[in-house]
Amino acid sequence: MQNAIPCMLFRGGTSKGTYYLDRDLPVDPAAREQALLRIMGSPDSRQIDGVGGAHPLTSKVAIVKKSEREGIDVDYLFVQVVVDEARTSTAQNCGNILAGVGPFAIEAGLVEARDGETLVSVYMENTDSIARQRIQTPGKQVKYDGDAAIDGVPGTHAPIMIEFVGVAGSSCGELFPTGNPVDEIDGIPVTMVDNGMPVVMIAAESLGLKGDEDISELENNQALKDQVEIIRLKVGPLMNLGDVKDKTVPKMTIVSAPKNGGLINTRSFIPHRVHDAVGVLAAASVAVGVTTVGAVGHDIAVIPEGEKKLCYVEHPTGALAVEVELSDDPKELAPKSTAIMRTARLLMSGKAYYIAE
Ligand code: NQM
Repeated sequence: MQNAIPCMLFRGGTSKGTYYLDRDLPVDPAAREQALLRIMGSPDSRQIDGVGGAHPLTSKVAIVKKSEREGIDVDYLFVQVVVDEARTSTAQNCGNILAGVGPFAIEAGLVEARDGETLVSVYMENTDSIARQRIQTPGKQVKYDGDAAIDGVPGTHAPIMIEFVGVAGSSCGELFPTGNPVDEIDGIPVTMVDNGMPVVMIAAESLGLKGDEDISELENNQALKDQVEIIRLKVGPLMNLGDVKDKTVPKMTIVSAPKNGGLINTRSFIPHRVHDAVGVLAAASVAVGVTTVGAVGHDIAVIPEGEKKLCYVEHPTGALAVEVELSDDPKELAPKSTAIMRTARLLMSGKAYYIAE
């Protein structure tokens, strides 16, 4: 006997995941986790018996409900389904899966679309912070086709503008959780920064790298992966994240001089596989991190002039643009606002089936 749960599959930015209404999932936490794992096909490195794509970027979940918060339309909980372990985690947020939340909320009837454009304000439960999305809805229908391109996704789609509110320090308590723009771990200078995603920036040269290595080269370098993981486990408590052994944060980001006219070049361990691009909120953390005097990467970054900076964070498949508006108060390091553009697409809508224990 199979269980069936209403579900939509969306590409959100450069990630893909299953989207559920909170009320459609089992209430019991163990039964809920089992449903999310089984539908995705975890634990299995190929996720062959589920809809997951055998990579952390395609093994993601959004759980959405109507919000009871003043001025907020929906609450969004992000869940990472671990591919090859029977484990899920809510210890991180995801700005890519977030891109599909507004369209999902409209498709699922939680938010009424306006004719033209619909603003959806989202409370992000994982990080107790807010995102405001601008969705194109001509004729009160979500428009998915359009002219906007994001690196890492073929073709063009309708743009979704997303502005983040209150993301600085949302997981670690402070933008720079140690109070310093740079610290040393095992003799290696690192910057621990959280502008929406806990990120550790390490200069490529400190690890004996150039910074433009391709993904498979980094993933096949076991000595490098071991070194990065040792640093990650040490910085977890310093970033107020506790023991991070079983967590998907912080993201370990190797920075090097920009190659294509951007702010900085990156390669991100998320934290064990290497990202095909870079996370949205991770890019927001990197952008604010490297604009800070003294931080790792500040001396090699090409920082745009002005208080409102359009920063292109380069990654293996292109660049992710983050607009950062700095504070008027030079002593205040947290930015006034952070915004990005994404696209998302509804891929499938129906019921997801799984066999419960
Ligand atoms: O940083 C992957 C993604 C992400 C996270 C990851 C993200 C973000 O690209 O906001 O989007 O770092 O696990 O989906």
